[in-house]
Amino acid sequence: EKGLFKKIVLSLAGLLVGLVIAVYLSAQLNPEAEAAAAFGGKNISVDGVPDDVVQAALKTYVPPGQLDEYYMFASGGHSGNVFVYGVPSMRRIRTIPVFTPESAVGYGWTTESKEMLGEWSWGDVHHPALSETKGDYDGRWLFVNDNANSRAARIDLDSFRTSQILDIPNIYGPHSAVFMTPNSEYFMLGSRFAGPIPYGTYSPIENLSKDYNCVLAAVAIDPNNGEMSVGWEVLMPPWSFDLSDAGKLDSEGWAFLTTYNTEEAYELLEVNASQREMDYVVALNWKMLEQAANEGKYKIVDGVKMIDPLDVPGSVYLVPAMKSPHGVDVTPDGKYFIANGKVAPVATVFSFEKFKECIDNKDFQGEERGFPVVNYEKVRVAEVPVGLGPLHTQFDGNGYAYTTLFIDSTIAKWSLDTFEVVDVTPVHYCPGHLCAAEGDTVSPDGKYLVSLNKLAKDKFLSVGPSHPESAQLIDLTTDKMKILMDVPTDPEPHFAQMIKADKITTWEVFEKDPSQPGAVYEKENARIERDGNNVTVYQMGFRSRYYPDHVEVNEGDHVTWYLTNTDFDEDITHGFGICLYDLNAEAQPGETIKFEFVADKAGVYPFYCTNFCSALHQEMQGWFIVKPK
Ligand code: CUK
Ligand code: CUA
Repeated sequence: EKGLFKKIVLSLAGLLVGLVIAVYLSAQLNPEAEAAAAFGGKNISVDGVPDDVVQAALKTYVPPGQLDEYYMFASGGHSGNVFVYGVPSMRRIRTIPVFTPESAVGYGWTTESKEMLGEWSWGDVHHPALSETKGDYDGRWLFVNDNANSRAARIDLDSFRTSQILDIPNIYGPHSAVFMTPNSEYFMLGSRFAGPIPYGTYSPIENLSKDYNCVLAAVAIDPNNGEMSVGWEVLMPPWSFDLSDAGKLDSEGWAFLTTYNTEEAYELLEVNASQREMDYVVALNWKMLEQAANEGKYKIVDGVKMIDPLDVPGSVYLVPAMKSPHGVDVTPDGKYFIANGKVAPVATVFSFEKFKECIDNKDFQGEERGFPVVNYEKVRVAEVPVGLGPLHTQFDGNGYAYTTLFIDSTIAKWSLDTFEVVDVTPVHYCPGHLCAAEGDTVSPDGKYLVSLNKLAKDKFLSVGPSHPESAQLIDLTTDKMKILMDVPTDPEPHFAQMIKADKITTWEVFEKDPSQPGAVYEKENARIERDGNNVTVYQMGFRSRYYPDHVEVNEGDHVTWYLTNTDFDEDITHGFGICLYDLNAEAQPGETIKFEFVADKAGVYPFYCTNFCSALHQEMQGWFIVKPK
């Protein structure tokens, strides 16, 4: 009897497990129908929890053992970092330090990263731009701008590390840097602040119109290794470039930049830079300018080829756009460019074809500073009444555009066919940019949209007077946009880009490379060498010790220290911190790192592995001994 009872219990348990698995699998196989999948077609619901909440949970929950579908790279604003999220779970997977030291990974302590950071200790990342092939993200590199200290950086997506930082001359606040040309020929950046060039030039503010300039910098990208160099620059009026986007398909070869302060005000900008009804979208033929650079039509300013576009007729046109526009975005087919009014309640849609017609027919309504102003009425095809405070627009793959409304705290969905608003969703609160899955490419995925909100207010547990920013994941698979979840973010994502996860292939370990300076792969080769006051340490580390594990030098020695992590095993990272010497670094699996310092304090200083790496991680330690003079 006991045996029979056991059998019944077991088979009942088996049935139950089977049922749960079946429900789960059917949800996986058919995410649209997950809610009604089982239990006789009834909706899965939890007592007291509304059905739409259950649905949202099912759409965002990534169970253990499964991975997110997209990476989202969000700029970290004045943190100087890039934040990496998984979508749809919205889990923050990693922070990539770019313009700011990060002790957790030794960024800013190793010789290489110290050299990259140079004299600056912060940066302001606004706009990430993924590399593209034929207008589609190719998963190789991510480029970002530094609005504060005029730099561009490249992150390699095989290691998720910053591998180059480039100083860009002649450009104050390269804010307007959203864009990448369709085959990653250039990462382009436009100045936000007018200033006399080159850096360090004096001219009183009253001379702004005469002596100050904004500049567009074309940073050339080596197609083989992503190496950046300043290709050429274009000298522009002191008009504050705001945002930009590259033409694609029909409009490939062109770039579009919004301007504010065409008033050329230098006081009380809040009022004085919004005097004119119209500012401009500057349309610029970069292929023509590239050719001019190749033909020697430039002056050298601070080591850079500076093109005066008035010497290259036909390379720059002005398209009137409503009052201090902010974002400008090119539609996936390249047929339209859209300027967001900021202080006008419309998104203005311009036709590239009409723009070309105006140029061909010389249909201009005037000129300013020598640049032809194309006929607004002809080029503009629609003013979409999206709402108050339009800032940025993204696209799905079904012919819809999505525009953030900062003042209304909403996102408007509108048709690229009828130019009518078809749906509006509130977001919380005050959205800046938004990011759709592959939303800047020639073939957006739709599916997910993330609203990057400037204010969170009551959305999270209070952390004092300043609250976190917030990101909201929105479902685009249904007719109506639906908010699925809220996550807090650190300050301050401006823009983000979302790429299909399978487009990125990361390294598992750093490959063994005996030709690499300082690399030590056998403990027999670990050593300390002295040459006068210069001491070089060739150290290796693996679970769970360092060779050598004590290093003695003399006070005042210049120490060069190499550390190779010989655990060729995914995720087995060793750290290296020296107590009371203000130093920490990290060697990832297979990697050799280098750091240098002066042993300016005598005494005994323990060093230890700062990444928990094995059960005997605490034993991974040693002593740095400095003999007094
Ligand atoms: S900007 Cu921040 S919301 Cu710097 Cu792209 Cu528009
Ligand atoms: Cu190596 Cu802990």
